[in-house]
Amino acid sequence: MSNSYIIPNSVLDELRAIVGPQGYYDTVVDIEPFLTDHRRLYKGNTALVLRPATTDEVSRILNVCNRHQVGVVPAGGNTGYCGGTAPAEDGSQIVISMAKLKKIRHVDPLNNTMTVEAGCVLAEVQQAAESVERLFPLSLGSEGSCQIGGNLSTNAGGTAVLRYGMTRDLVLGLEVVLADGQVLNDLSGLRKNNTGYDLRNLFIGAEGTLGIITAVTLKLFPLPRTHATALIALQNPTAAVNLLSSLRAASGDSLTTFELMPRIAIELVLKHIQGTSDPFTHAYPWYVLMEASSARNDSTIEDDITTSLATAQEQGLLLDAVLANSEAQRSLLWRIRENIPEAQRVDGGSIKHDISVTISDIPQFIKEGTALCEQLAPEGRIIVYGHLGDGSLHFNINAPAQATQVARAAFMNKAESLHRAMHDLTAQYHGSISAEHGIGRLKVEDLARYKDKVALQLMRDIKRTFDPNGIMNPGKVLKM
Ligand code: FAD
Ligand code: 2HG
Ligand code: ZN
Repeated sequence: MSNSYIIPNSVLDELRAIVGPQGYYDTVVDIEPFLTDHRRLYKGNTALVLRPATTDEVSRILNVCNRHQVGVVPAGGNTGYCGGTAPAEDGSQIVISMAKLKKIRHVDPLNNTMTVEAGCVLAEVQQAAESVERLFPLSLGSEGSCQIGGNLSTNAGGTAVLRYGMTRDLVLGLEVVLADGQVLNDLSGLRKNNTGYDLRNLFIGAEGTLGIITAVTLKLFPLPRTHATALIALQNPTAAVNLLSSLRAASGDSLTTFELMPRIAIELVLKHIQGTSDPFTHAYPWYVLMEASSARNDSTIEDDITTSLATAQEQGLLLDAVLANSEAQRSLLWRIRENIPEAQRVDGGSIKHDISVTISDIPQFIKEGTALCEQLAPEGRIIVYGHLGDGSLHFNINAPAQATQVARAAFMNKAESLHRAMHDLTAQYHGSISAEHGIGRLKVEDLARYKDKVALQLMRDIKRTFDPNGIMNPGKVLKM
């Protein structure tokens, strides 16, 4: 089905007039990048991509769309993993790119806050914080292209959640345009404000289904001055969980990152990503990238971590460790971890699961999940890695190495049965079928299947209250 729904020209003209000639795309070539999501799971159609530059323009656009019941798909950096930015195939929706709303409105180092527009790229937000000697701690492999509005809308996680929390934990205030064009102005920099329901948290993680986030007030933190970064080799995930516990006890809340990686992930990175090399002379079954940091110049963090790792080695918790001794070595270690998704993609792509369970359950979950995947797709290569410090795993199964197109397609056809088996297992562990990537279009059925029924009903009620005409990112997150 393609372009079977025609948005009337009069409505398209009304929308174009709001943003002016520089504020929209309507040619096939310009529109093309907005039709598909990052993972190319879906390809839709649209007649118009609007590029508003102000909150007022977003407000007027939604007012028109709501009156004419035209579906709206917000687009951030388009790095999302669940197909949230792809418009419907029938051409019934327009896309709103947030890329032009990118002012840093206000930085307040005394209050440790900054107010930025939704289209700011995450790396730019981090830099703006750093320019006043503050840290904005959200950190993802996609930070060079994802936008802060997209981060809020997916409630992104990343590699510093262990210390600073998810995106939700970093937000103090929001400006949101509602489906009918009204602007909710809640750009508060207050840390204490008990004046009724927490509306802000409804929009965070809503993936554009309740409104469009146009600006946000973020929390800032002291800028770390010293880091201790280590790549640690281990026998198995049980050792990793025990090591996490002993490092947390020894270093308190200075531990920022604790990322688990299997040998195969390291091998894929070394094979496909330029400028990487194995820091060890031996191959080991499992690895952890860990980082601790301190805002104090005189911190003893490196000595403390060295001592903790030596003790852990004596206790048999780890096999070997490399502590970065320069900024260059630190970034080499990070390069290995951050390039796992790219290395997996280049190596033929994967069937992905983004799950979380309690940290204590991780070793047994990995064992059972591995057995299930080996049974259902013995030809696949299991690559389980991720944010062990948060109980969050990317349980990915890569296509067989150098598979023919036919073999790859046969493997990819197993996606549904693998998803069902892995998500059933996750449910048995009382875990989450989406730890950090959201629901988008990809997991709408899964959400309906695994989420508590009362919670689902409340979510539908909220959706109807905020968006009675169902124009906000239709078909994403919830089956209405
Ligand atoms: P988009 O993909 O553009 O949009 C995501 C959803 O939000 C869509 O539904 C869209 O409609 C909606 N949306 C976007 N902007 C707005 C807005 N202003 N108002 C309302 N709705 C909006 N994710 C993690 O959580 N942790 C990771 O460690 C991580 N690592 C990654 C590494 C790589 C290499 C890649 C490619 C992705 C990674 N991701 C990770 C996934 C992705 O980067 C995050 O989900 C990110 O937050 C998406 O931001 P975006 O601007 O690209 O959003
Ligand atoms: C990461 O942690 C991202 O690197 C991507 O969340 C995970 O590709 C993936 O499955
Ligand atoms: Zn991740």
